[in-house]
Amino acid sequence: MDEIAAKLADIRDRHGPRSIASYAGTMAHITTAPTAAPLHNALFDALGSEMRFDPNTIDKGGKQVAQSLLGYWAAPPQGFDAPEAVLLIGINPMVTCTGFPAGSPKKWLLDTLAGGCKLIVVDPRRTDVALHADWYLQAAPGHDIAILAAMLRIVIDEGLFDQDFVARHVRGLPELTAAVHRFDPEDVARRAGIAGADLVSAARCYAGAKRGYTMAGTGPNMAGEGTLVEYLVLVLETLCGRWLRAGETVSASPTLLPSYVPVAQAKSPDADWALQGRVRVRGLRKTRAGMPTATLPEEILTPGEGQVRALISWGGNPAVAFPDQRQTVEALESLELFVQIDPWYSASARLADYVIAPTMPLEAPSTTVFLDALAARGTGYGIGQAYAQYSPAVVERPEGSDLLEEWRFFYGLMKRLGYPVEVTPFGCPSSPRRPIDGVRTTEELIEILSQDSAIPLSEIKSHPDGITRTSRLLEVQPGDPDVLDRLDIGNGLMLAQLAGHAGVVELSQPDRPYRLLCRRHLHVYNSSCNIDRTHRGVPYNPAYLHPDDMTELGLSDGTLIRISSDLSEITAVAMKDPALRTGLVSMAFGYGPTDHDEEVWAVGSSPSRLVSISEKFDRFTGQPRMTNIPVSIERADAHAARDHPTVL
Ligand SMILES: Nc1nc2c(c(=O)[nH]1)N[C@H]1C(S)=C(S)[C@@H](COP(=O)(O)OP(=O)(O)OC[C@H]3O[C@@H](n4cnc5c(=O)[nH]c(N)nc54)[C@H](O)[C@@H]3O)O[C@H]1N2
Ligand SMILES: Nc1nc2c(c(=O)[nH]1)N[C@H]1C(S)=C(S)[C@@H](COP(=O)(O)OP(=O)(O)OC[C@H]3O[C@@H](n4cnc5c(=O)[nH]c(N)nc54)[C@H](O)[C@@H]3O)O[C@H]1N2
Ligand SMILES: [Mo]
Repeated sequence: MDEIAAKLADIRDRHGPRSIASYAGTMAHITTAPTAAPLHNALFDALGSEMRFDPNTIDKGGKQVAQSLLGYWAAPPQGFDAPEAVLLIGINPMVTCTGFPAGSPKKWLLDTLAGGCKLIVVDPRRTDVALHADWYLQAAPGHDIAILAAMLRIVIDEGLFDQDFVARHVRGLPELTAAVHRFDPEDVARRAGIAGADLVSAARCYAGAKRGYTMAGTGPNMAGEGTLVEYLVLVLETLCGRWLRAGETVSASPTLLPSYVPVAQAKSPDADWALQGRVRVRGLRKTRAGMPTATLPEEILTPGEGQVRALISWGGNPAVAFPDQRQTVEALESLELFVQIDPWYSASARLADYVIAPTMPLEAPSTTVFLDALAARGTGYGIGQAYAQYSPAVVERPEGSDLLEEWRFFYGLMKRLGYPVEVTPFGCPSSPRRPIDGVRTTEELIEILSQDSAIPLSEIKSHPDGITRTSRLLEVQPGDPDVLDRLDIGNGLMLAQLAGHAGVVELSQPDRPYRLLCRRHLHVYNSSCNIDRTHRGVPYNPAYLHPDDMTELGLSDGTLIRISSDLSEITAVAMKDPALRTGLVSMAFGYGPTDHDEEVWAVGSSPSRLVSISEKFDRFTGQPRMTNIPVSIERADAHAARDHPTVL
């Protein structure tokens, strides 16, 4: 910490505060949010650097931008509370625990379906969740915008929307009606390779249900126009009146976050999607989704005032997770100071100047405040209940280890840099700062940061197994009839983008006849947990192909193939998957990287190497196309095939 603080001070003085950036990856949010996030924010506030990145803008960043283009409803959506219809687009909750209440997604689904709920799934791969669908639309990738627009047209043409809600709280219906007119359902369905009758009846079923929700996952969000996808989802939700009304209860009321008053009232959009904070490349900027993370390597590599020279990365693995892997690795290697906080010697740790070994989650006390924050994020997140738990450390740290809880690292840097240590609690950016100088234990820190929780921490602590509040839940209050704000379903920016949307994926490129899709595995979490105990002899990520494509390419399970995009190429292990449409190759990320074919069996392959940051990207979040990427496939070496241990 002495050395790192001295280097940070030097870089700050020579290049300015903006030259110091941070990246808070997936595990920074999941494991240490309640304690480390406030300290990290305090350090970067004190430094005066806005250059704080996280994975949201390479995930589903369109959600927050779309919310701000539509406007806000001052109460939550119906979400997980007793849906009669669920529409899932490119998301697989049975494996990923997003889109259904986190916990026991399968049990929740079976219970919900038994109660009469209808399930509609749009995915080019017949996923675990698609097996339970009433309508499974196996659309080709990249058609989600056209499919959503066609559904909107059906809902409007057939008058299936919530007329009263729309009349009182919504504007822009005429503009929307005109914009979706060209998306003829039969035409859209034919191009996407699905039956027109299915699309029409699925739309009728969804809009006909009194309650329900739509969740778009990484699939549609990674296709290059995530903001527009998410805007159309919100428009569908708004037309169907999926927002809680006066007198309804908020089932996922806050527990560890402060309470608030939900009101049945619209707040018109006010162009707040764009925030202070700019990157220097491709005209992109900070939005409500955060800094455009796909630009961080360019920020590091582009000379000029404010060039990023130092990076503190925690709970993330940029070397495998960022698009354009070669450029990312080049950027990380060029930094003056690269600090990686990671319990594993990850691909990023290998490139770092300093690797800090943090405690693992069970080795430190924590709370479930992150679940609360997820619920507040929007439909499809969280556990759908008012739940809270405090857990003490339950595992001893290894004897003689020099593990450091993340918050202590940020605290240590602040002390050494001479900054007063004042923090705002996780999830409460406008809450007053609290001095924590002299705080000794993590328990004390959690006490200070939980002072405004809706349920007092002492009460939560008295339920060691966790507390689920079922009474005294928040009730939605009536709106003020004099407020004339409206949700905007005819946003000019969005409808202009829709007008320019081809309605089809780009004409197939003869030299790149396959499309690379994103997917996830049950037994790993991105690049985390790929260890013997979980992967059970399959440490690599197969490249799944339809059996007909395997035959045509002359492949069998375990053949090594070369997958090439316009940017780069990787070697991967081919495996059949009859659940796919033909013409597709489906691969999880978070594996590799390797430049040596023979290592693929041991570490897997990195699809991030094939993703271009600039060829196609969301103009708001900067998120590049990370699925539906045109690729070509050939046998890597006819002799390289060998017996492989198991099929995943
Ligand atoms: N090609 C392609 N790229 C993608 C995606 C894709 O589908 N395809 N998905 C995108 C998405 S959705 C996301 S969210 C990002 C993810 O991007 P990242 O968050 O950057 O990647 P992860 O692999 O989740 O990184 C987790 C890191 O945390 C470490 N870790 C594990 N446990 C702990 C812990 O307890 N404490 C700390 N401090 N660290 C821990 C792991 O060793 C690992 O290095 O990647 C994106 N990139
Ligand atoms: N077990 C496990 N759980 C996880 C993770 C993990 O690695 N393992 N990762 C976590 C993270 S960081 C995230 S962001 C979430 C992600 O959670 P999900 O979004 O559920 O992720 P996937 O399972 O990859 O599902 C994406 C689906 O989109 C489909 N798809 C691809 N392209 C398209 C397209 O153009 N259109 C449509 N309609 N579908 C398409 C793919 O076939 C795939 O089934 O999961 C989280 N949970
Ligand atoms: Mo993610």
